[in-house]
Amino acid sequence: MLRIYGSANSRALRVIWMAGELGLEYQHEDWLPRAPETQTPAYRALNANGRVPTIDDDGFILSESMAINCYLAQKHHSPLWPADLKQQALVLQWSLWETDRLDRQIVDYVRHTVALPSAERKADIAAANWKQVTPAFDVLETSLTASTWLIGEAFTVADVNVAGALYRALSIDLGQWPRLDHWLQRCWDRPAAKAARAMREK
Ligand SMILES: N[C@@H](CCC(=O)N[C@@H](CS)C(=O)NCC(=O)O)C(=O)O
Repeated sequence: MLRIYGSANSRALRVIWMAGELGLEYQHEDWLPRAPETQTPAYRALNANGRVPTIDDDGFILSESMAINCYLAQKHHSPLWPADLKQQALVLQWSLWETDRLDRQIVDYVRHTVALPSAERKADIAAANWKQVTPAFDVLETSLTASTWLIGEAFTVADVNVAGALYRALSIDLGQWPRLDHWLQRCWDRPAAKAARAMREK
């Protein structure tokens, strides 16, 4: 049995989305980041970072949301994991790119503009992160000029991983990046994405 550790209100959101795409049943440890359960020796033995998400797939322990989604799609022979080696490499390229260019930056931008209580928001942190987010949005906009989905004409793990990480961008005005905007809406319109989002916004 698959067990997913981590609340939809964390980076586990993209793993919950993937589990939905694959139609997987799972046990859910609905823990928020830094919840006491994540600080126990038992959880640290699964994830030495004490972070979420982690999965336990019949005893196989894996952390890192992007790696988890690649693993689950491959294990279940999903068409979301392309058959072609070069397309597989592009899934990894986009997943690693997002982790480097956007994952933390977009969270910190949204935290310091709307998510934190106003007394805790820092305009300089918001501005510094926005300066990194906008060129990354430009990269996505350009790439989506060439194809319907991130790596071609089929929806893949690359789209789940990048759009999943861009949950926060759903609340940003993306008028300047119309293709990115349209792609993000199409990704989040998928039934599995809507179900994961409903778990986060309940
Ligand atoms: N690169 C990791 C990041 C995991 C991560 O930072 N998770 C956050 C929640 S979204 C967390 O558990 N934070 C707790 C902490 O920073 O101590 C992934 O994508 O899985």
